[in-house]
Amino acid sequence: SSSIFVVQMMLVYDEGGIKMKNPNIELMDQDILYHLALGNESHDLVEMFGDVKFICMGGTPKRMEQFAHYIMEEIGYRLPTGTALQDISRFSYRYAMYKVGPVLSISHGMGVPSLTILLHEIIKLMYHAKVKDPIFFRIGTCGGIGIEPGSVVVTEEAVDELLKPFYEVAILGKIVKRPALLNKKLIREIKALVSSEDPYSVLSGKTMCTNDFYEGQARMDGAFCEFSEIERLEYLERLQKNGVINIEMESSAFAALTYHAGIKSAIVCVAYLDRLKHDQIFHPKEVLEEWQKRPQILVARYIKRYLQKV
Ligand code: R2B
Ligand code: URA
Repeated sequence: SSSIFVVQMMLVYDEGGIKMKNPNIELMDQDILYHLALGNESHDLVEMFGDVKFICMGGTPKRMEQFAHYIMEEIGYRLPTGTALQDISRFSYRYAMYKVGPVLSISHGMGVPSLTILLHEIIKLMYHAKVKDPIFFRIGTCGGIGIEPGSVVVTEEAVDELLKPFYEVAILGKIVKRPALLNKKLIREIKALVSSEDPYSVLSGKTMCTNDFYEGQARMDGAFCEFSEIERLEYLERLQKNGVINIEMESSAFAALTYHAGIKSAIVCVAYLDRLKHDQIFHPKEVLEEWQKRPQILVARYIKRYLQKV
């Protein structure tokens, strides 16, 4: 069995693209990426995705469609004549995926479970497509802690609800802990792209990832609330003292699974409100839509710069 293992590992590492840590994948007759409505037998994944370099993810299908149009403008990409931008995963009715040359723009839904299903399938997609060294970005929204609404946050470190820098998942009845690490160099490079002319601040710090938007983020306006306003503020101030500057619902799993796969990644979010002051997201839709573009602008700068260099 040890020689079978060696052969398996050779198969696994012989692809030249990203390392596939699961040796089972190569031994399967076909791999159906169910939630993407794609598969390695039904589709020529190398032909379809072999030129991908950047995978940009965010919560909503609409925002990711807008990002696809925006990045197309920014990098001056022209779709092949006679084709229009379309949602490649539309038949899944789960996630939306757009491809603009070397950029994939994909919605991940809300929360860790929705994100991790997508990440498993996208990491396998990159493997089947033989993509080399892809870079993953999450461009999202969040609640800020002690920061001006509309500010952009580049995550330095993702922590869980207990402030631990791990993503914990139960596998075969046991908790498996994976470090929620992001690429330090990529973070530095992104921060270096901030311009003094940007009419908003771009900050960095720890991001707390929760599994609930209401009680899990110390909100008093959910269907339930069993703590006081004093306890709420004490908690949020404790987060602040520990270096947390924003709260959202995917960062720890995003950091941990990309790190585990050996993929460089970064998280850039815009803060919709200051949680020290409010629970409800009260700014008008038009304002929020304008703010949503801010993380996209920063990530687009990175992609543009990268493509100019190669
Ligand atoms: C930010 O916004 C969503 C909740 O409103 C969630 O997906 C997140 O991380
Ligand atoms: N997303 C979150 O998870 N929390 C907020 O407060 C805002 C957006």
